[in-house]
Amino acid sequence: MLARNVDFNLTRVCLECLFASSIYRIAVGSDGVRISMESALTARDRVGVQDFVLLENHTSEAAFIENLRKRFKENLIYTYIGSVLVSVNPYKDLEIYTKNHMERYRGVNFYEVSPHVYAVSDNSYRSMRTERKDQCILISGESGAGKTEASKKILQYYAVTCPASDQVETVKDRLLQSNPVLEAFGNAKTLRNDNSSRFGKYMDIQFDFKGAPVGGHILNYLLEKSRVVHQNHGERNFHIFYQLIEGGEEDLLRRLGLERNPQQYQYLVKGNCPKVSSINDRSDWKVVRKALSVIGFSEDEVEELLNIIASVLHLGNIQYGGEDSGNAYITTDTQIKYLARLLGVDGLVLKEALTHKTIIAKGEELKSPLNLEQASSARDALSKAVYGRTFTWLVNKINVSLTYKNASVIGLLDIYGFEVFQHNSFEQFCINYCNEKLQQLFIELTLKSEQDEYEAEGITWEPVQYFNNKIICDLVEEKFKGIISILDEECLRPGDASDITFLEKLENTVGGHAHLTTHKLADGKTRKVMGREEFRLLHYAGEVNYNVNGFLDKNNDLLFRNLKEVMCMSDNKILTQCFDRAELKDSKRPETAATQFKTSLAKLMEILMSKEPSYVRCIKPNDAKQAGRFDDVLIRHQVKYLGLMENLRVRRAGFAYRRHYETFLQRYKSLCPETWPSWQGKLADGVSTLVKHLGYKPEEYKLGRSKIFIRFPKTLFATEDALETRKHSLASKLRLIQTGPG
Ligand code: AOV
Ligand code: MG
Repeated sequence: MLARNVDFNLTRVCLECLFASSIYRIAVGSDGVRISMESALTARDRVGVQDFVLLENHTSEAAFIENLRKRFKENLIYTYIGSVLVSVNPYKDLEIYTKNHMERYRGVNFYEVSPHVYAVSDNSYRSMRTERKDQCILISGESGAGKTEASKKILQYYAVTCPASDQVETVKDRLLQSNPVLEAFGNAKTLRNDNSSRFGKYMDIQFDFKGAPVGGHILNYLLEKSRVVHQNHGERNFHIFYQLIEGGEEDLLRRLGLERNPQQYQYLVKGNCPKVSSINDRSDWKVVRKALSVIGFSEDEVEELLNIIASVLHLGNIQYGGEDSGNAYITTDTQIKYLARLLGVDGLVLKEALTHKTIIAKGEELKSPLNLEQASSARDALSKAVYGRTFTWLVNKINVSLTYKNASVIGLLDIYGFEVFQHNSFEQFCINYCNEKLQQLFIELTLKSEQDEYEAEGITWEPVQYFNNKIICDLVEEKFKGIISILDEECLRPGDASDITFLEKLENTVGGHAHLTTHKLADGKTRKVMGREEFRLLHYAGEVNYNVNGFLDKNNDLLFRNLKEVMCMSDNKILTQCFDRAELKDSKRPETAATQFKTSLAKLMEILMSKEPSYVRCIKPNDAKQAGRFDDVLIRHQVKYLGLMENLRVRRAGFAYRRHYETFLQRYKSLCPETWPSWQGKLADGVSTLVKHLGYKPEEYKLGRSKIFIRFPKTLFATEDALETRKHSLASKLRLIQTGPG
């Protein structure tokens, strides 16, 4: 029997496909009527269940994990929860991303083939085309879980399967080639991931009325600029520096004044990790160079871009002499010479700007010398500003080349995942806050869309209990008493404001919050496990201790005026676009980094809310980045905080299947003499008559305004079986007629 043949490994959506009759292949041949399901599912594909909704013991976390494990061991890394795709990073290349695979998923209903990120891609694409609604695919999971890889697979899928033309080919190429470029400048090796995204990325892919990709647009979020000047042990700076040094041609390096040895550069030695076994900087360099030309960078632009990258390395090698309390002076004149040439600035003016600061007070410009520490941090601030602004310029440049059009879009969100290190700073605070927001969106949309439908249909249901992380989002972003507000207040306060006064203010303002702890307890006792300079946030994904050192500086993100002036005078065309003279005239204090980030995230949430979302929830199987290792504890933790069990419960506690009356009646009317061959009355009455005839118990279903809601899969499977039996007997009768009796 058909339903048995597919071994009940079909889920709600699959059954929706069955309803649409689209996967029945009914053939009438000399051997009678053949009803078959053309499916690419093999026995191996069906290890465990493909959709957690079908788990026998769906409330058991152990059963959930076991299903993941069984499938993972068979290299089946994808499993659904309804329409949400759960993906476990295999840490090895699987042969599941070939062109053949793409073809298998193209235009095919969601569950006809085994779960795959291509199925999600195709489903979003078809929804965009048929329902004319903009889509977005939200990829989440902790650092190293596979988000960036998933987003690349999705983009490749569209590039290969969507209709093409010459103009479209250029757009496809540029969309694809934007990845290696942005990864070179925005990704780095961290302890969690050898290719960790250090910026957030939201990319719109635009499609014309024929469904061909015709453009794109990228929004980037808060690059981790501090990495330019400092890396923790075992980590690296952004890939591009190593690519240039390892892969750059001899005469290019000569011209840039660089040596082929990363150890020579102060900005590349902090993490003591110049080489990474999984990365080939030299071949990556070639890929990036080619990608830059595909995107449409002219040779001059590439040269100016590389001048900037080399300048950052030279800046890092600038050393100062002088006493701690005295005025600093530069001891490395060679670097200044290179910098003057590469940046197209006057060496003496640059030298002066790197050792003095100017501020405007009461309309007058005041210049004062810097001491050793101040000069070093001014130099680092310049490096960070130059690199950060160049990155934004790069994104804008890619956007121009992608020619944004007003068309149907599918948005792809790939951000930096939740991360916890031994030492967590302002950057982790922002990254983890971003993940809180995304989790909040997931909670709101997955639960809200269910609830909306029940409400619209007049169905009552028991809401599922889940942890709502809104309380943490509020703690971070609330006006006046949120952590960002408190931090901003300290940043703006003249006088003795410091990282420590910020911490004290946190203690005084939100010290009693259930999700925040500091070193000091209310009774004055100290907590052993926390440093004096730390505060701890209990995030949805776990506890993180943040060290407040550097919070104020990083949030202020200030660059002395004279350094800005020097950059404005640069001959480098990229830099003149990055440092606008208008900025010098503007006496208003720029918004702090955290507030800018908060605002951009709020806008992002609006963008995402306006689209129809699909989800890919990525899971990291082990911390060793090893293939085949399934670490129970680590995975259980992720299943918990991603809210996957709640997600499953919502799918199950609500009604597993729902269908418009008309569709339901059309499909099953033959099972009831009163509705067969057609029902003349109201559709709702027809469905009611039909299900009563089928023996549905009241607790098994509910009738809404326009749809029937069926609670358990088994009810529907039984009905499918009945339909199958009827078709079978019909087929036998037909064969009998064709071949004649005897
Ligand atoms: P992330 O984007 O989620 O981390 P990535 O997508 O960069 O994680 O994945 C980390 C590494 O895991 C990749 O470099 C691959 O080696 C491997 N990997 C991930 N997905 C697959 C896959 N489907 N097939 C094979 N290998 C895979 V972060 O950006 O750090 O949050 O910040
Ligand atoms: Mg990533």
